[in-house]
Amino acid sequence: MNNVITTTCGLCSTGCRLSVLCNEHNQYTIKGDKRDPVTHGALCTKGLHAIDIMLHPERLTQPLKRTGERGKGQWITISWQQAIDEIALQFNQTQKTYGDDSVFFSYGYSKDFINTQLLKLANAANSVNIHGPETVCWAPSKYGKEYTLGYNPSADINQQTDCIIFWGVNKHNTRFTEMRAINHAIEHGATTICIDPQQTHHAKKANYWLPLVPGSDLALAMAMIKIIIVQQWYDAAFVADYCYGFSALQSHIQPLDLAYLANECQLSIDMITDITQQYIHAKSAVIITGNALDHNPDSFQVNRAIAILMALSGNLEVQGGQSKPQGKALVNGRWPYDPQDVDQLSPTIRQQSVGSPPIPEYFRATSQGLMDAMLTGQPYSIKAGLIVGTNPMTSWPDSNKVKQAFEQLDFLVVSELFMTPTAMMADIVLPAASFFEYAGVTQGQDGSIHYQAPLQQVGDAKPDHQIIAEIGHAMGIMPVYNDNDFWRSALSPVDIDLIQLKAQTSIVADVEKQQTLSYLSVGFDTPSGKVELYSQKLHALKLDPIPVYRPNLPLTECYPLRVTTAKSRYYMFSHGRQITALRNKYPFPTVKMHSKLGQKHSLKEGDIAAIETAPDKIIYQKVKFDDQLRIDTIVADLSWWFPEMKNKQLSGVFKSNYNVLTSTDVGVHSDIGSFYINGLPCCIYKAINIELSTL
Ligand SMILES: Nc1nc2c(c(=O)[nH]1)N[C@H]1C(S)=C(S)[C@@H](COP(=O)(O)OP(=O)(O)OC[C@H]3O[C@@H](n4cnc5c(=O)[nH]c(N)nc54)[C@H](O)[C@@H]3O)O[C@H]1N2
Ligand SMILES: Nc1nc2c(c(=O)[nH]1)N[C@H]1C(S)=C(S)[C@@H](COP(=O)(O)OP(=O)(O)OC[C@H]3O[C@@H](n4cnc5c(=O)[nH]c(N)nc54)[C@H](O)[C@@H]3O)O[C@H]1N2
Ligand code: SF4
Ligand SMILES: [Mo]
Repeated sequence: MNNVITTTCGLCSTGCRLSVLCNEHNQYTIKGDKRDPVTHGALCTKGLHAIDIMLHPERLTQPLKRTGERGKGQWITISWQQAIDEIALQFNQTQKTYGDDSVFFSYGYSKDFINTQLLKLANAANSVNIHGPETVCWAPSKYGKEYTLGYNPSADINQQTDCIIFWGVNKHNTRFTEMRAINHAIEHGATTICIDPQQTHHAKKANYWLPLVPGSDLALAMAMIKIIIVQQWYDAAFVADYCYGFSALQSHIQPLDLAYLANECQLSIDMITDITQQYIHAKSAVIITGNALDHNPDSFQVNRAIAILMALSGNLEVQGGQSKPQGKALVNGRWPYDPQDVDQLSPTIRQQSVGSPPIPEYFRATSQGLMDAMLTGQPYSIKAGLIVGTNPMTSWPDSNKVKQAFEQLDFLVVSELFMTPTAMMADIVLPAASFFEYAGVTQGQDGSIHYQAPLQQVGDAKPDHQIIAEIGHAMGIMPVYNDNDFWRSALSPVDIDLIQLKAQTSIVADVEKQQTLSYLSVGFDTPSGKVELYSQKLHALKLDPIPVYRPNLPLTECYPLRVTTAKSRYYMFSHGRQITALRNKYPFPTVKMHSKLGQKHSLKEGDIAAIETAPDKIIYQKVKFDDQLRIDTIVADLSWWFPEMKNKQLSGVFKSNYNVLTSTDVGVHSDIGSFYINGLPCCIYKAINIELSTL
């Protein structure tokens, strides 16, 4: 008999609702749930193939213990009891010998309750070394905006939005659910401006496309600020009443040379002036910032400069402009954390996390700090770790260094769905259940919460929140795991339990009216109560109180081109390379370049190019021509590994993976710990005798 199960795709934080049809042979068909108010039943390609992940024959189904050399793929299966007991013993012994902070805990891209559960274990273990990807994900955007405006604004895109700037973002590929409102505003005449080295979907449709030099965004933002101030285009009343430090900003931009800034971006002053005018003179306008602005050491200041533009243009909390986030969550314990979990350790103690950046609100360890501590024992030793739902061999900077650092560890545990290059480096690998395999709660983009119905179990895999609690319990620092209590605590804001949510299926969030001009009564949540064009907090931290543009890494004779990257439509980072349907659609890592650049290096479409950023940092990707790119800019794929290569060279993780090219050097002006990703100086040449594996 056919059975329809309503559940949620957990591959990314969009949280699309699904109707999964299960036939009498236990075969599944995925469809979007038309009742989902956010997606209206649409799904992305990855979501359509989510079942293939759950049922993949290479899924990990039993705890594994390493028997041979690290990375050589020799394992024995062990029981959960043995695995948890050994982990608890090793973590306790490591902490006793080297101190509480010598054990680190690392999570990856948004896994809702799992990441919080890992923070709870780190807290219980009294280790400050909790780690996540946020230094290059959303932290620069969040804190850059919050230091300036007191909050991280959303874009209230509707018919009244006259102008949209897409800045280093590709919603078409990475968050399709937002395209509906964007398209609607465009149909109602919104002018669109796209700031991106690539001619993306947004760029193709835009009134203005600014293909800037990768990594030059702060030069562009400062040029725009200068033009607005010199032309006196800013909202004078708002600036007078609600901005702090305008005269300091005026003095700061006075000596800036527009021609120099424009040249850094390789854009004309006329073009920059035009788009600034479009933005500033629109009745209401939004800037949508993306992940490109979370990369590189100036990420925090780029986001601050953009927040300054939002303020100068008077677009804060106006209809169709930038809105102040509001609304109470219907659920507790989702990433990125409830404050009480962060406050378990004092801010001063948290600053001892390794690589902790100058912005104190970013309390976590950084990947570069962790690796340095593993390799040098400085500022203290990191000897063991628990990695849950992340693949540092592809997502941390300098993949070769990641391997060397993990080799120094006494004990590494990885919880995973698959035998990834990171899992290959572990002492114990734990089989995690995917989101389809357990009952739980999910939240949609509109804040509504839903019952996540399980489809089936796979092997002995367990949900991560349970695994983490079981490790904590065996260490003697967390209570025994109880599924009812776990979800009851998560659902405490609505005061029901999981069974009750199952009966109701969903609780719809109230649609609250956008607040307009709330600052008239409450001001801004900054030290001065105003928008901080000049930041007193940054001054006190001895960081730039007003953004200062500093050029990206310099080009050299050997490395005369710039390489940058973007997320793929077909994959969530490194997931899914083993899924045949996705590999059929996108089989190879691909580097895009201008055909003239290709010809100069004797490269044809389909050839394999070597991309080199240092003599020991070389990757290989298949050439695709894109004549919309600048002649000196190439765009390479990220996160590639080749599961089909099995144990060979850690599944080929050094062959095509972008982070082989990056380094842990964040320069001397990194406020929040982002490493250089965009616009790395590089050279390319035709690779000889290199093959890229295929499924
Ligand atoms: N399909 C898919 N969706 C995803 C993800 C995924 O891996 N796959 N990941 C999720 C996650 S965790 C995140 S953080 C978001 C990220 O989603 P987005 O914010 O959309 O980020 P990216 O795709 O990294 O890059 C966006 C654009 O920045 C451009 N770009 C590259 N370098 C520069 C530069 O120096 N300056 C400027 N201005 N632009 C530049 C790229 O060409 C690209 O078009 O997507 C989420 N959604
Ligand atoms: N050079 C460069 N580096 C980057 C970026 C970039 O643009 N350029 N982007 C950065 C960004 S924005 C982010 S968010 C990070 C992402 O970095 P990661 O989070 O490390 O990326 P993923 O490849 O998604 O790794 C997730 C892993 O979790 C596994 N997994 C999936 N579901 C589950 C589960 O339920 N339980 C467990 N235990 N495992 C699961 C998957 O199989 C996969 O191996 O990378 C960052 N690094
Ligand atoms: S956008 Fe795609 S991957 Fe993300 S939840 Fe929706 S269907 Fe899943
Ligand atoms: Mo991210």
